[in-house]
Amino acid sequence: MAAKFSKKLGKNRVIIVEPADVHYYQPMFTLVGGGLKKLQECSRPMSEVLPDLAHWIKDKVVEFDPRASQVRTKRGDIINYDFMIVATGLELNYEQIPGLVKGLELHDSGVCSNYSPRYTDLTYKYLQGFQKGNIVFTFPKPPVKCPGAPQKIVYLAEDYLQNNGKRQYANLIYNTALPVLFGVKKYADTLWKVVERRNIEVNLKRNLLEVHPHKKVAIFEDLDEPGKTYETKYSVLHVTPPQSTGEALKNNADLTDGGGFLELDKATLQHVRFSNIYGIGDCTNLPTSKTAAAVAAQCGILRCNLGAALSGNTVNMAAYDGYTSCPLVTGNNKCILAEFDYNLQPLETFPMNQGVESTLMYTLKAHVMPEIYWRAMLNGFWEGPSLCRKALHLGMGR
Ligand code: UQ1
Repeated sequence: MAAKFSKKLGKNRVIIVEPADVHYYQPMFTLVGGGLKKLQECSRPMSEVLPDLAHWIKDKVVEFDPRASQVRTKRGDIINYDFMIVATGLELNYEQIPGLVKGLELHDSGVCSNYSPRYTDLTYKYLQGFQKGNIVFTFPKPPVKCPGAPQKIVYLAEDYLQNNGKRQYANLIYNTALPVLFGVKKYADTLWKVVERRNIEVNLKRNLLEVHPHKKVAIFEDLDEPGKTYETKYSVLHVTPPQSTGEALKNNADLTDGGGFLELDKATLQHVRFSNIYGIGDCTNLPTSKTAAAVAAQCGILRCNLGAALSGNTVNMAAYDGYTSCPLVTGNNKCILAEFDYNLQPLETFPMNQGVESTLMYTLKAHVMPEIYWRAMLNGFWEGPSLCRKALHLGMGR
């Protein structure tokens, strides 16, 4: 968004407040955990990806004051704005599960997590070192960014074990706090067949409570039966951590809904109480799955709506349909490309049934999307596949 608007407004008219030194392409973390990509391929120095025309303040927002149109940074600076886009994402709360951080940090504990670049390499390391026993995968209570990722690694692990002659020594167990395997029926139907065919145990509404790294035991609760817990021995435990927005946003009642998310109009992406504030991505309360593909589609809506507001025009705002996409990698070279909208209705780009495993979709996910991201999206040129979809459907359909 900074690239788009600094081209429109000119040098240093867009300010980016961003504390990190490194920018990560998080959609690739799953493939790193599965041994199909290297962690170095997922990152670039922040200085190389931010647009030259924008002014980068390398600091963190610690307080929003939307009534004064100001933010305060960690170093104590006050920054005034005419318009603001909030894009602070989600934080990973590993420390909320007792024993988890100890497990992740302990040598040879078998505890790993694709969600943080600090721990992603552990996943493949422990798969390579696996000899026998349970391999347990978790999905916490929402919110979760990329809600497909916790199960993609189950499939990649299964694939790895098959290809390395170790499958018969492993019990694969996927424990999810959700009541479903996937929220869109069409793709859930395929995924249930995949887990059945590949002998993966799925337990719904089962939430990780504690990890005992020295005993290699994880404690789960049954969300349907409060108080009932399960102790599961593991050789490898892949954890998706609980997540939330950061402190500055979570604690700001003016900006957020009850859950700590930036409260936006779900069509226009404008804040419901402050007309000069917009939002994008994982920190928002938009009722769709939190993915990079959703962010790409939201970019197009913000370009129109914030662009119009900058020219003093607020009629005929563009409306976001909730488009999101989840490339469900089911093995090396196999992927189901789920694409859907706010109503959980499939909204597929390609004129073929995307509810089946496909090599072409794997190529798109593993090799094409990273190029689109680094070259086009970060320079303001990728707003999701809606134009491709319309062209490929020759103007028919949605
Ligand atoms: C997409 O737009 C996107 O955003 C950059 C992704 O993130 C990495 C994706 O994984 C996908 C699948 C899309 C959608 C793109 C097409 C061509 C269907």
